[in-house]
Amino acid sequence: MSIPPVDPTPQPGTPHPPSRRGDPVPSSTTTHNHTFAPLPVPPLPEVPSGAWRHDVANRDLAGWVARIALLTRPDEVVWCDGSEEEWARMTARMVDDGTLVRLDPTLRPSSFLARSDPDDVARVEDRTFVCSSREEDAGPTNNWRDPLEMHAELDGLFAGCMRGRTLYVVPYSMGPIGGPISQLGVQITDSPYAVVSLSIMTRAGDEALALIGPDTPWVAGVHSVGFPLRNADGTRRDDVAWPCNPVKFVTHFPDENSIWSFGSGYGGNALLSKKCFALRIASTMARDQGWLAEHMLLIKLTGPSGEARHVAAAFPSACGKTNLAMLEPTLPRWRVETIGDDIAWLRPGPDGRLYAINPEAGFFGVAPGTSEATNPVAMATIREHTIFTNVALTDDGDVWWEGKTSVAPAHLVDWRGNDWTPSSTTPAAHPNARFTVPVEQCPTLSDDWFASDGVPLDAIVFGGRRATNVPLVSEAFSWQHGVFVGSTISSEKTAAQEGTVGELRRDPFGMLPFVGYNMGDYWQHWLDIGETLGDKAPKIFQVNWFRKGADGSFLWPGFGENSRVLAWIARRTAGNETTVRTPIGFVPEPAALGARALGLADGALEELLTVHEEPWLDECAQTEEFFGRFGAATPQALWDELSELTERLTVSARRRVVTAPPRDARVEEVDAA
Ligand code: GTP
Ligand code: SPV
Ligand code: MN
Repeated sequence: MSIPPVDPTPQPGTPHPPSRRGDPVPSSTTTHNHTFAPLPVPPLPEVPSGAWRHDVANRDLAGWVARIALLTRPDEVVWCDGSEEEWARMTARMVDDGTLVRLDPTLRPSSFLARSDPDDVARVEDRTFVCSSREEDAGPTNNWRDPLEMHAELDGLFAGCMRGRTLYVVPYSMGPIGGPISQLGVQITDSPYAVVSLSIMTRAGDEALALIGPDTPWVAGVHSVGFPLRNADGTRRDDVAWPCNPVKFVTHFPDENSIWSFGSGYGGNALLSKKCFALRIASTMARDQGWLAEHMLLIKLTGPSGEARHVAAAFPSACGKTNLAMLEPTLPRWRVETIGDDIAWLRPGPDGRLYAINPEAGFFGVAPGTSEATNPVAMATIREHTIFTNVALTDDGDVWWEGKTSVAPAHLVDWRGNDWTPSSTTPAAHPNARFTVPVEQCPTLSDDWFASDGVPLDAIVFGGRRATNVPLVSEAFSWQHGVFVGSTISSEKTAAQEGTVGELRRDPFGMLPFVGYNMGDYWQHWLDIGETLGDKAPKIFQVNWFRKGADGSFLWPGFGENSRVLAWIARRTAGNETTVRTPIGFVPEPAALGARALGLADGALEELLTVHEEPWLDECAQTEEFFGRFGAATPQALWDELSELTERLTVSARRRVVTAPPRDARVEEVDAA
């Protein structure tokens, strides 16, 4: 790597950089017949120590770090190298200052618990902004702010916001180091918790920095918890275990590939590599460059024949991606290997097929509900070297959450740090409590995770959390129909975002909070990718593990039993299985899932696979309203799909009425019996 010569830089204690040629500074300037008095030259502020690194090849990067340090005024600047030693040093410091609790080294080696501020527990969608230069590029599903106005407001918030703290610079790669689909980013943060989390979630440190050459593009992220320890006048305040600010902003500047986040230390608000970069900014890069950045898990699925299939699946937050990515099939001789659990980047490859990578290096997974029964692979993954956030602490220094064991321990310290017993009326762990763990600890990790070119996709699956209507599984009639299915996904809200849990909302492609541009243009982009792929496009499916019976309980056991659905999907990608054609797509013959052995409630399997026309026609009416919100941006192809679906449902409903025996005939049958 060639390192360009570096300009003389202001160093602490040398406020006036020497003039390069050593020219004397003129004491006054005369033009025409006016004489001006010399302007007072304000002393340049000191750049905090460590800000400038002479070995950084990319001048924009070097200058940016110095500029942010001048704005935020930290006591020092530390460039993170991603080493083991750095992890040990930083976690030890956080244990000392109360940010982390070290878990019992035998029960949970090299693992820690963090408890967040009770007001900083999830992504803040109403404080998330897309600041494209044109408002219509953000579209109706994003909050938009004018980029210049937003920058002005952020400059005010960030001015001096790191006083008394350390500014960390974390260079990282999304995707294998140097891979053709990979991208580079640098996050500035004043949160050591964010630093150690990023060291798990990304390939962070020197190797990534070395790749950022003079002309290499990289995505800039500026993050502050917004809790300075010193004021401009020098007055101090003590730090707290989870510093944050009631004022929060998660802002994206797609025209400059930058992210600014203020006020939160939690998850997707603070780990800017994840939703901010790998989804919102990456989706705009993907739109411009002909690829896709998606909220998808990625698995390799192998059946008894030994033939492998690659499946990507998009579900909204907390709807089962991590669980499906780590699934242990109950079906004999089927195997699921994990590649990713949350984000996938998809690109048409040289052979015309669609290739996918997981750009992340860690899992930031939902803890509640994770157990040896539901997800033994996750339980093995988090056995050590894991950061837990907002779970409960057991008396012997281990972790617990709702669903981890069927019987709760007699005493716990809950996620707020209070004593808890099974008679307590509040949950011991926050419903959005999470574990942060390297993917390489996953026992079912596929070798394909390391494949920098990605894996060719055979199937794309969309899902959501739906108590009614949506069958266990269905297959789209075509790519275009599949894009329609993705665009109409709706799901009951979970604890992953602020708001009311259980409320049904549209969440197209599981990407409602994550598409960094106009959702209507995003749908068109999906249609365009389909054109590019032609007959090499993966098949598209929809699944729903969450359909409920009249008594409110789940009709389908889910988890490992979902392998029955995956097996059907795999067989369908080979095209060798008979199906039932319904108005919304192909569904399996009930016998095809081999589910008789499950002892489901009477009629449950039939109900799971049934399409009820009336409520579906209601959904069509709602979809019409939904598509209308995007105006001219809604592709005509999706309007066509909607009218064709409506037509199929109407015909099917009419046929059902006609084929049902007349009322009195049925009475006669009964009488005759
Ligand atoms: P994010 O990380 O927020 O994007 O979520 P995710 O999609 O990875 O969700 P995750 O797999 O963590 O699942 C969230 C919740 O759904 C957990 O409480 C699980 O126990 C539950 N869940 C997952 N799979 C199933 C299933 O097949 N059936 C049922 N009933 N619940 C499930
Ligand atoms: C999600 O909410 O979809 C997550 C967690 O995966 S976070 O990283 O906080 O966005
Ligand atoms: Mn997610």
